Formats: sequence, C-alpha cells, structure tokens
Amino acid sequence: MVNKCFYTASIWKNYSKNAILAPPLGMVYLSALLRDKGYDTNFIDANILHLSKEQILEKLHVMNPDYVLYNVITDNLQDTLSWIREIRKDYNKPVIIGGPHMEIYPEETMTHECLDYGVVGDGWETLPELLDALEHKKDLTKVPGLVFRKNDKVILTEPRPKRVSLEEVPFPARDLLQNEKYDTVLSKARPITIMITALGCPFKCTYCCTDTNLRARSAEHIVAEVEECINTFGIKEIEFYDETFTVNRKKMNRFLDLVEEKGLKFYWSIRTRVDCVDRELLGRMAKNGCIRVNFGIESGDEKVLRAINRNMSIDTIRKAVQWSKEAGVMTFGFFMIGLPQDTKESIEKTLNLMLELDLDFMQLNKFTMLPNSEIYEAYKKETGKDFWREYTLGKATLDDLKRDYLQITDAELDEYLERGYRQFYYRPRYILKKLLAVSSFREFKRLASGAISLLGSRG
Ligand code: B12
Ligand code: SF4
Repeated sequence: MVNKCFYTASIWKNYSKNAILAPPLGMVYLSALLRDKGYDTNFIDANILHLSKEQILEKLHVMNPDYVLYNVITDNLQDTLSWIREIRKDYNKPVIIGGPHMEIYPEETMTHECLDYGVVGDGWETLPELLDALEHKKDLTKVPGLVFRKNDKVILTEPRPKRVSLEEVPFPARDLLQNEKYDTVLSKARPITIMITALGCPFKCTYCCTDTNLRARSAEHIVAEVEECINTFGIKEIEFYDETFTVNRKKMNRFLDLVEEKGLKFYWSIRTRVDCVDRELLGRMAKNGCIRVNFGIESGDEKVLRAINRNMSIDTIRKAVQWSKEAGVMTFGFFMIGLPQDTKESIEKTLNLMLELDLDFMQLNKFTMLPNSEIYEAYKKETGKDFWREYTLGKATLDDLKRDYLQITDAELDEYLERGYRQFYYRPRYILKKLLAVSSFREFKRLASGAISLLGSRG
C-alpha cells in the first residue's frame, strides 16, 4: 500500500490501487541467503496475489513454518502490525521482523507483543545467527544487531556493522515469485523485475535517510544478474531502483560495454540525479535499452534546493532533461512541495518548472519528514516532538502528522497537489503527444489506467 501522507486522499486512493507492483526485493534476497545456508525457506507475496487473511492462513498451515518473517518500513508499520496480530490468532508461531524501520526505533517497535525478534539494520549476518542461536538455544544477547523481549524487558544488543556487500550474497530468489504478475503502469514489456546495484548513496540531502556509505556492486556482478533475469526468468524489463545509478561514470561505461559485448536485449530504467548524467552517457544508455530515466528534481527554487543540500542549478536540471529527450529516453521527474523552506512563491516555481520541462511523467509528493533524516533530527531538537516515535509506540497515527513548521496549511498543499497533477497530465498537447506515441491497444489501456490512477475524483 502506498501511504496517504505523501498524497491527497483522492490521489492516494487511486494510486494505491494502481501502484507499482514491484517484487519485495529485500525479502527474496533474504530467502535466497537462508536457502543457501540450508534452511527450508518459502515466501508469500500476499500483496501481489491479493490474498485475504484467510488465504494467507491457509497457506501458512500448509507450509507450517517454525518462524514467520515480515519486512517493515516506517509507513506501513501500523498496517503490518495489525496483519501480524490477526494472523497470530490462528497461526501462532514466533515472528521475526526486519527492514528500514527497525534501524530507527528498534526498542519502541519491540514493545508490540505480537513481535518476538527484530533484526536491526542489515539482515545478512544477523538473521542466520539468530536462527542458529534459537535452534541451539544460544545466548541471544551475544548476537549483534538484535532486539527482543525477555521477561517483559526489551533487550537491544550491540550494533551490527554494515559491511556485507550485495556481491557476497546470492541473487534474489526470483524462483519464489510469480514474476509475470509484477508490473508498473509505465513498463514497456512484461515480465518486469526490479534490481538494486548499490546500497546507500554518497550524497547527503537533508530530507533523506538513505545510508551515506555506498556499497556498490561491480558492473560484472550486475550484468550476471541481468543475464539470470533474462535467461532463467524470461524478464523483459528491469527497473534499477538504487537511488543514483549513474554516480560512478567508469562503472557505467563498463556496464554498457558488457551489455553491448554480450548483446543483451532488455528494456531498463534507472533513478539518478540530474548532476550525474551527461549527453554522451544518456545517448549510450538509450542505444543499449534504457527507456526511462527517473530524476529526483524536487524543487523549482534554487534557494530551496540549496537549503536541502541539493546544490544543483535549475539550468543543470534543464540540461539533463533536454539531453535525455535528445537521446530518446523518457523522462520522469519527482517533485516535492511543503518542504520546511517552501513558501507559496517557491511552490509556484516548482509547479512552473514541472510544466516547463515537459517531462513524460511526473510524481508530485507532499513532503513528509522521514525519521533519521537531517531535517527531522533538527525538528526534533527544536520542538522536542518525536512524532515517529509516538507512531511506533502506537500512540499516534499518520493522521496526527502535522506540518507545523510551514506557513501553508495542509488543505492548501492538497490544492497545489491536485492542481499540479491536473495541469501536468491534462495538457491537451501532452495528451495528444502520448496518444500519438501509443503503439498498441495494451499500451493505450495502461496509459489510460495510469492517468486515472493519478487523476481520480476527490475522495
Ligand atoms: C525498491 C524500493 C521501493 C519500491 C519497491 C519496494 C519493494 N516492494 O521492495 C517501491 C517503488 C514500490 C517503493 C515504494 C516506497 N518506498 Co521504497 N525503497 C526501495 C529501495 C530503493 C530498495 C529496497 C530494497 O530492496 N533494498 C535492498 C534490500 C536488500 O535492503 P532492505 O530492504 O533494506 O533489507 C535489508 C534489511 O533492511 C533487512 N531486512 C529487510 N527486511 C527484513 C525482514 C526480516 C524478517 C529481516 C530479518 C531482515 C530484513 O535485511 C536486508 C538485508 O540486509 C529502498 C532504499 C534502499 N536502498 O534500500 C527504498 C525505501 C525502502 N523506500 C522508502 C519509502 C519511504 C518508500 C515509499 C513510502 C515512498 C513513497 N513516497 O511512496 C513507498 C512505500 C511503499 C510501501 N508502502 O511499501 C524508504 C523507507 C524509509 C523507512 N524509514 O522505512 C527507503 C528506505 C528509501 C529511503 N531511504 O527513504 N520503494
Ligand atoms: S535524496 Fe537521493 S541523492 Fe539525496 S541523499 Fe537521498 S538518495 Fe542520495
């Protein structure tokens, strides 16, 4: 489910129905790792299979696992907990939880009695060590990166260093997935998959909570996974989901050399920053199957960009988009409104830039402070408020999240958001361009459903 605090109620309602249906990579990575270590592992993507609670329980009773594992991100914590509580009523085996949220509020999360063990941070070493300790009744306090309850006390062990790279673990267990079910409204060919070529990002934008320690894979290792996707799973399109795919130019050249040498035919898309591309690179990417570049543009106001530590000029943004168009690569821009430095004027600049760039697609979010980001830490210090802690403890819901640092109301932000989407996607020139570019009825249907998902009526 996509979270409503980032969108208006109507956009959220429609978007969450039509959201990107991406395989849960972290979980299939861990499944592959455990299988490699001799554990009998299975994985259910209840979301993609649209399973009801009863259907999940049915599957659990057939599989009969000793432990049930869940991934949690901050946004879906409350939903995940309520599912776990429901499932435990009928399948009461120990629950292990992990994911980005556990790194931020491990002890608070573990106060929920439906959880037994939490893996804090990287799971690569902690999860197998936890299972081994449970199997052999070893002392859990000796396992770094763990949180658990003992005699009603929450115990957090020493931190686990982040040292394992994605080259040291097996490729994700895509054989456990129904790959043909994954899709995005923008995909050109199915089946699709997603891939991560690096963990972390070397930049330090103040609103972001990504690990600043980049653990990147070599071009050879990435291409080996691409080959497995194509040859073993019949994948036709890959979305590279790491935040700054093109950050290392030398590696990009090697990656493209290998794709060329091996004659790999697949569509792909990436996410990156406008200051990490150039004309030549984009041209080569397009020749080798890249169909879309997703740029984090964020704001149309240089003052705001500087304040959030994104030191890039509007001109750099314009150039990156222009070069992509020249190369024949589709452009997707991410924008945010409601940053602490935003004013009505800066938001207007953002909406104007969005239109001026004439991107192929855009996503406009209401800025939401993420725990562990520089902005949130400063807000906490200044106000003494820690909303996400209260939320983790179950004492607040997402509806209690207030943007009290802004002179603009939430209702006004919603209006900007609705206007932004309407102005962008309802431009007659835009609609005509998109319709002319459609090559099949399937593509038309997808385009229409994508538009509807973004533009549904107020809910
Ligand atoms: C791919 C991706 C997506 C994809 C697909 C998600 C999916 N189905 O996997 C899409 C585009 C759908 C997506 C959407 C969103 N995402 Co996202 N996404 C990512 C991204 C880039 C990669 C995730 C990944 O596969 N990582 C690789 C694996 C190996 O790492 P991992 O998942 O962290 O798992 C490791 C540990 O956490 C741990 N672990 C994880 N799960 C478990 C479970 C158990 C049982 C155990 C023991 C251990 C464990 O072990 C793993 C190995 O070390 C991350 C950033 C990143 N680089 O990780 C953001 C990230 C997870 N997303 C994030 C956010 C905020 C969102 C959105 C809310 C954005 C939005 N505005 O809508 C939505 C929410 C969607 C939802 N409700 O699920 C945040 C979450 C922050 C947080 N505090 O929780 C992240 C961390 C990015 C960031 N830094 O801001 N996302
Ligand atoms: S916002 Fe993007 S570029 Fe900035 S630190 Fe986060 S991942 Fe890196």
